[in-house]
Amino acid sequence: MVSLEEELELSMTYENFEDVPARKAASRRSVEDFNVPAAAPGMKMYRLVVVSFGLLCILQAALNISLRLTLFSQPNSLTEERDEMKRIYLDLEAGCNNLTEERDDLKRTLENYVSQQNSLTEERDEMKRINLDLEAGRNLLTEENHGLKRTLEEYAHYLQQGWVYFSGSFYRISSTMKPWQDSRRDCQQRGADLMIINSQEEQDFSRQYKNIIWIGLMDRDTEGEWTWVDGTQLTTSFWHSGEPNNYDKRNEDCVNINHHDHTNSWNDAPCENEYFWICEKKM
Ligand code: MMA
Ligand code: CA
Repeated sequence: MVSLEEELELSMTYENFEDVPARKAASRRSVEDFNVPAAAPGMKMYRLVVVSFGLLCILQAALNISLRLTLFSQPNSLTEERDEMKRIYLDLEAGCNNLTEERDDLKRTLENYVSQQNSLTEERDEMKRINLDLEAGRNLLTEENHGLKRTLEEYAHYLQQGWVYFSGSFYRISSTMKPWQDSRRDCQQRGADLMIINSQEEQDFSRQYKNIIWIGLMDRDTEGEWTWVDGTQLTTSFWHSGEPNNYDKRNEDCVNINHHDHTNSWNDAPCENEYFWICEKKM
């Protein structure tokens, strides 16, 4: 219950907050408009308390609802969020595992490539070496080929000039007679030299020509030291019996084939004498 003093005080406080003349006018108007008798100050106070209480109740209810919503919905949303996070985490984990596997695969592939490349590099180097060897071989063959070509051309040349081939050499008998030195010069001008006899077979071959013919043997530099035109000393000789003899104290420093009907056919004779001659071109 509100005491009279309190009611008065409240009313006065209330009136202090409002425009008193305006409120009085409004109060008068509502009385005139609705024809309701003006409420007593106590009644007014009562209404104010009831309205305030009502408002407080509504506020309480709203607070309750919002609290309830917050308290009951929050754990749900947190769980959902946690589950969502869990899913995301699991997805990420799976993705991460996939990436790890992929990385390992790539690592293996890369290692394979590297080892493959290494073996290819080795193979390439081996091929390079083989190639160099083959190139050297080809160069040798090319040189050999050129040499054979030159030889073949030489063979063709000497055959065309009427030379006779025997056991690795071409031979040519002159059609004129000259001293030993001029005979030798003629052979040299044909790319050859006077015949050198190294074997029984060659000796036999030389005897088929029935004229007296100069061969490439002499002792002009040192008497009695018989030397072939290639500078080698005489080892196997085919002197006719009694030769060499510097016949009649003549200076017989050059050698010819004189006795064709004998295996030993050689004779020493003066170099200025003119005879046919035989050239030899070693092939
Ligand atoms: C010739 C001459 C000489 C040779 C004798 C051999 C007469 O001279 O060829 O060199 O030694 O014959 O009888
Ligand atoms: Ca003689």
